[in-house]
Amino acid sequence: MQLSQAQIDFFETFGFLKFPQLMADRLDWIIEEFTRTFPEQNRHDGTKRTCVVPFIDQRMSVLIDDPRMLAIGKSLLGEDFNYMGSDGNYYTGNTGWHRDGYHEKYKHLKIAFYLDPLDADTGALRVIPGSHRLRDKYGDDLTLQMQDTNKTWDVAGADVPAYVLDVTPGDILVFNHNLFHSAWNGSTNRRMFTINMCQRYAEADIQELRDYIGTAARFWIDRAFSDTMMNEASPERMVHLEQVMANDGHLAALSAKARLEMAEPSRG
Ligand SMILES: O=C(O)CCC(=O)C(=O)O
Repeated sequence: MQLSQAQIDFFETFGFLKFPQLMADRLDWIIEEFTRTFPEQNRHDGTKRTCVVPFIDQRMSVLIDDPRMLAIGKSLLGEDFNYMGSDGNYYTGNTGWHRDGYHEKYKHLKIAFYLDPLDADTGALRVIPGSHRLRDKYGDDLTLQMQDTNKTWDVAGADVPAYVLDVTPGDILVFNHNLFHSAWNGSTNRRMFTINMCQRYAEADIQELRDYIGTAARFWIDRAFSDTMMNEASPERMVHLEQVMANDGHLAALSAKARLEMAEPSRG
């Protein structure tokens, strides 16, 4: 599989892409492994989001080798893109408007697998097309405007004009981390997991990558990737792991500190 130039241009312009039924042939396996990855003692009770990090690393590492995931990463980020971890979630209710990052130089993206059919009335992801473009006035102005949409425009979060990404399980959504996104009207049991990727960082900017990797300390993890993900890596997979593996040496100490300061690992 290869992305067309039109798909790449769409992603650059609007900040997202939808691939209907791209992973339909793997759906039964994905749902089974998704369910089994959540530990017994961490069953979702619907009161708040349950989140496991890293996620595909535990039972679905091979997803990172799937030609469809590789095509998305290589087409949008370059042949040597970095795998940047994953999270698995049972969401409860609304997720307010936010960006996942504010990356001015390096492109970061998220691949989202929603495992329930969703539309605008049941918690489908909504995005503000073009809001990932930090260096143009539209994206730049939104940074402040979106802090409180009621105050800015007298408009509630759920009523902000947005593109709704309806999903049928098996569909794949991809979005730039800088893109404003949210979800409204969802149940207390929305299943979803992600794969994150970014462009390879130049050596001159490696501290920025290290700082970003350090933010995973809130999940109380000592390495960015699981042993399985690293030990079973083929040479091809290793291309997408090695820059992060070489730069996560500070994570264990930061996680030790987080364990002292937090009552439980972060839920997102
Ligand atoms: O589906 C949701 O509730 C929000 C997903 C999201 O914000 C994310 O994955 O960054």
